[in-house]
Amino acid sequence: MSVAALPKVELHLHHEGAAPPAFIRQLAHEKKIDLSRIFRADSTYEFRDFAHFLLVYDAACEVLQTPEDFRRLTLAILEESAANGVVYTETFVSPDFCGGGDLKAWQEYVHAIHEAGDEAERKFGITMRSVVTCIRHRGPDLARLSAHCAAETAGDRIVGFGMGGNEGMGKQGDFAWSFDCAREAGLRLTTHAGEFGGPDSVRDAVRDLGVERLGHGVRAIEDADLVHELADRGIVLEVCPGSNVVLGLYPDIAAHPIQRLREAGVKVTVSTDDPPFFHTTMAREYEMLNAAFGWEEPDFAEINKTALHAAFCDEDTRARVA
Ligand code: ES4
Ligand code: ZN
Repeated sequence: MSVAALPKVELHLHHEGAAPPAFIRQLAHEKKIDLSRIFRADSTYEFRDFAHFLLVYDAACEVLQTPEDFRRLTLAILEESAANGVVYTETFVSPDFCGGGDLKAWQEYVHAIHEAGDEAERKFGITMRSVVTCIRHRGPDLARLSAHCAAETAGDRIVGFGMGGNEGMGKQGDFAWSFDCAREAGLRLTTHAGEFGGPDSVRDAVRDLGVERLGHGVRAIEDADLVHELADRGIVLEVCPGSNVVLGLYPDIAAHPIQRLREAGVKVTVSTDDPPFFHTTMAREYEMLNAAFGWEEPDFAEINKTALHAAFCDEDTRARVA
């Protein structure tokens, strides 16, 4: 069996960033929003670097305006994930795109997203849980609003809190209040670290935010002591190899540190990040890892076991998916 067909657990998927380009174009057409500046003729996204990616991302999100838009979005992304063999996915949802931090509005978006999640589970056999994310470059004050929204909707669907955005802005510790608030509400924690930031950013994330998973985390490889520490503590990395290559961290998958991190005993998992932006899918990630490192079915079985164990869902859900 080709590795592309294996069942998969994905822990790092940005809800809006997973939208099929045809879906975004359709909504733009319906709402008469001109998005020609962000698309190439072949419907792929056009961006130069990470900062520009974030701008294009925000532009694409302009068409996502109502809870109904997010209901349709959720169905579209889960259909796509299921077609790639994903059986369990955690998506990052952000109050910034869902009501701007207003709690009442947020609750309506959450309701629509999870209604669609239930429908997708029935139709496509995929289970979704959500990690509420604040956006680092929008600053600690907006992050507090996101944490408050997350805390108020914490439960069996909203299972975690995290942070995305530009890792170059501010420090992880500037957001400690928000992570403390989320933890007190029973949410599990992850943050983007060690993608554009180096080993210090990873250390800060573990020490100042108390996260148990890291979005990316791959640049920990630049510090051998840190690699040991991550392995000792059992910190799980949400590794997105294709994303890292497209954004220029590594020239190709063969140069990616996922294999070395795994060999050093760090718990690694595999995700896509923002699949259409990075010209990838979960099936493609598996194929690339198979081609670069010879990973076969037992390797992916181990990766998926790690991912399911690190998933933020409750035990009943974990047992049902396994
Ligand atoms: C991200 Cl805020 C955000 N959205 C989508 N992808 C991302 N990667 C890092 N931050
Ligand atoms: Zn990400």
